[in-house]
Amino acid sequence: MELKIKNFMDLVNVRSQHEPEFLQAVEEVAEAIIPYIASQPHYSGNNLLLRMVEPERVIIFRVPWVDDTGEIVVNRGFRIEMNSAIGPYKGGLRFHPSVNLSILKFLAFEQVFKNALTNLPLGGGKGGSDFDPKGKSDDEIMRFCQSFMGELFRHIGPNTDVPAGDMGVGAREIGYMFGMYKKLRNEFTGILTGKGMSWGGSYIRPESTGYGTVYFAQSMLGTRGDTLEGKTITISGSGNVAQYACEKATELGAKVVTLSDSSGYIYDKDGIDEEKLAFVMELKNVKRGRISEYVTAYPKAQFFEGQTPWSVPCEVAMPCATQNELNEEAAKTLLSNGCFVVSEGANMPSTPKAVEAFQAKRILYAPGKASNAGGVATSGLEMSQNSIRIKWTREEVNEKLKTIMNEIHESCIQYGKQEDGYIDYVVGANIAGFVKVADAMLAQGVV
Ligand code: NDP
Ligand code: 2IT
Repeated sequence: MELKIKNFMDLVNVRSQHEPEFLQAVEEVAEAIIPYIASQPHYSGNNLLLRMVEPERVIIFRVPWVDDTGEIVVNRGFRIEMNSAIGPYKGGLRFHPSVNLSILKFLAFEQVFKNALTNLPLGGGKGGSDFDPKGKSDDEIMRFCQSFMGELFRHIGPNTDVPAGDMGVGAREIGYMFGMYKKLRNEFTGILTGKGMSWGGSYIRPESTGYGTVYFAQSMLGTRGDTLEGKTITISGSGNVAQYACEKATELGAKVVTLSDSSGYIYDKDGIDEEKLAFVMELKNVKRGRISEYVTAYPKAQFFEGQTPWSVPCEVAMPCATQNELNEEAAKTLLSNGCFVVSEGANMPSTPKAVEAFQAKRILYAPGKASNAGGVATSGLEMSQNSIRIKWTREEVNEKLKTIMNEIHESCIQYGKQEDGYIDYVVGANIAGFVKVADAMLAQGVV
């Protein structure tokens, strides 16, 4: 089996040797899926995984725009249309200077499995730009978004490809892009999710990724007759996912003691309660400030420059910032401090060695494609509401989100329960996602 996996990875390497994040994501899936395919004769011999690692289409385009000083700036735009076997391409847009083909292909590949796990008719895609929103004026953001959509509009549509937000893309950017699409097409359709509440958005979509990550942690704890109540939680990031993970965890009786950004982390041993979180939301979403400013408002908290929060003792960790932010050393520190639940809000935040360390210790570890699927699931619910021109209440959407997260958890158990009773959520999520996409691909022929 090891040889089969190695041979497969050698093949993928030929075309993608300069794409480390993509190779990392593919290898994790291959390790789970290749043994599974070998045990399922109807999947063997169809080169399904080989077809899945090749995007159906990659679009790369120039994004020229004029900054506030009148200078012309050129960024690169991408959309990876990875797999449409079970629905229109669906996945976020990331605006961050680190964005490149490798990062977007890894994200698009993960998205295919994640979207299949939601049980909604959503294919997988991802896109974005190496544009850095930090320090840009609102006008610059608007001009960039308009230029970006000036090309992207040709490739998307409510039944073709429906982007959403990701790092650096929130309500403001979705608004500017939606406006430009509408102008270019003269059409008001649900071509983006994460829209504002008065123009086609869904209740709970802003909250859904963070809430879903917490619901998933709660389900994992449930397998051991435990709950989040009274638990100490470390969270990384202070953006969309981190904020709402903090909100829901606090509401369920846990104490969140850290948040971070790319400059460092804050530790508040008394817990980041509702009032302090409101301060963070204003700071990050409106003033667009840095998390270090938290300690000015709350001097009992500490700021640790250039560090990640994983050395802080906790029972539950929720990495909600970015890929590979939690390495083997951090994993070992978390474990030695008694952490026994890791629910990933970000995509692939734990390195392969970190995952190995968690699983070796048999802790409750959920990969992002399972635990952060609440965001795209609620995007799927937004698409449904747009199609039937209706708006469900907050309570209705939240109930549906809870049901979907619970079903994902059940699917992970179905495919991931080991002989000793340990639930391998990585194996479970990968196989459960694979089965749906593979069945559709088999039915649709070699296309
Ligand atoms: P935001 O842009 O709202 O927030 C990102 C946060 O991560 C910021 O606090 C940012 O800090 C921090 N961050 C970025 N890079 C680093 C780094 N190298 N080291 C430490 N911190 C860093 O993005 P989201 O909250 O939307 O996304 C966070 C993660 O969740 C991503 O992995 C994303 O793919 C994933 N995700 C998002 C979903 C969504 O619906 N939004 C759905 C599912 C997954 P700074 O301000 O300094 O850059
Ligand atoms: O990584 C993700 O799942 C997202 N950024 C959300 C995608 C979506 O289409 O809502």
